[in-house]
Amino acid sequence: MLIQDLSHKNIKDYTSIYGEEYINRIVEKAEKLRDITLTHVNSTSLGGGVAEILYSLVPLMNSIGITTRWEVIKGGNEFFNVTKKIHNALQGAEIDLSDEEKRIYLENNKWNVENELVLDSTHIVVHDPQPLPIRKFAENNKKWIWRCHIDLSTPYKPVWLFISQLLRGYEASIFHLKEYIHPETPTPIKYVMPPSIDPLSDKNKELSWSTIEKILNRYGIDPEKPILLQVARFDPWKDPFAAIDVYRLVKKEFPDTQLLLVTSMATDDPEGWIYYEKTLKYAGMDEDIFILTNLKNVGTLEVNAFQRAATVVLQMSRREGFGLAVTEALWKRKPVVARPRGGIKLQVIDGVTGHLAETVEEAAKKTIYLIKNPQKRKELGENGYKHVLKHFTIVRHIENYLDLLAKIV
Ligand code: UPG
Repeated sequence: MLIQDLSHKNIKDYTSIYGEEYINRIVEKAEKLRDITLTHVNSTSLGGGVAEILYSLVPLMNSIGITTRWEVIKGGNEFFNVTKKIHNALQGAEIDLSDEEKRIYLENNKWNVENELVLDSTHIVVHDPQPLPIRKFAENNKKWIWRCHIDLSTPYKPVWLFISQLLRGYEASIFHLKEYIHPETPTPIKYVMPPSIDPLSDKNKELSWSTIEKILNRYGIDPEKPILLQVARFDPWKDPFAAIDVYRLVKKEFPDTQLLLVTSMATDDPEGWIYYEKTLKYAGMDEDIFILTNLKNVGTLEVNAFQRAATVVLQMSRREGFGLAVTEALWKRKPVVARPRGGIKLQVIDGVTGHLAETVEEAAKKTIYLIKNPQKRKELGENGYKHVLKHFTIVRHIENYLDLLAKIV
């Protein structure tokens, strides 16, 4: 399915943030690659970090003259149950795939190539394991790139071997961190490229305090009381239970603390519903825990407002490819308390942009310290903003893509 409802974006609009010289450099690099056309393929346009990136990346690539499209594969519950198993196994869970599950996975991708996807570009970027096998069933006269978004530091070997075989025929693979590159990765090019946020998107643009207040009022959140926030899909790896545990310890010291758990139900994540129910049960009858989802009309603007209203942002993930929810919080000058996992370690620099905490108790201690110290929050927040500006914004991401494409040409 071709995603068409993309907003118009122009790289020149980013001049005020990055300066004319840098933007011109990007435009010049793109001019040399005008013969390239690109199609991104992933498995959902709703919810999650990959869709978040493509909504900005695709229109911005078009604005620099590289014709870029975005296609989403289709699949039923049966297919997405298998792909979620693959996702979990690649992040380290010991889950085996049966022959029948492998068949469902491959057949659905074959069906998409034959019936659904238009793959007429010179280069195809395939995101994550869900659509990885399309290469096997499509024409070969293209350059194929696989972009992995998950934490591949300790994959379950049998599933990784199955996936790595499907990578044969791909020209390049892209990982967020060097430590995710495995010796069995068969692509000639292995590229490290962290993801990014778009400073001008509705998710990240500046909001007036009156807009933020209006949104908080709508959900019954008190801006005068401490607000802890975790933005994450409901998924065992994101560990919303740990965020609740941290909040409960903080509440002993600051009884009026509120916790916002913001989540959206991605269409390619059937496990989300199960975990949603579990989290509701775990939260119990506590009226200071707010479970805020797209089912309650929480959209990008609302997420932006919650992030801007937060006193401290938590990210208690047990595995995290990168963690754009962290990037977004740092961009909004919020200190982040997080477990030192995957890409979080590139973002939360202990004592500089936030605090790393292995256990719930440590995380609660750091959070209490930050609630007590507004000056420290301000200092860490300012550092976090500068850190994101330097390393993790969309224009830098585009430049990385251009450099990679130049290698592949
Ligand atoms: N989000 C919403 N609404 C919600 C909840 C989340 O808009 O109610 C957004 C959130 O603001 C963020 C995105 O969804 O933009 C979530 O991204 P991320 O925190 O990165 O997590 P994943 O969805 O799990 O994304 C995968 C990887 C992650 C990596 C990302 C991009 O798990 O580690 O950063 O892909 O490569």
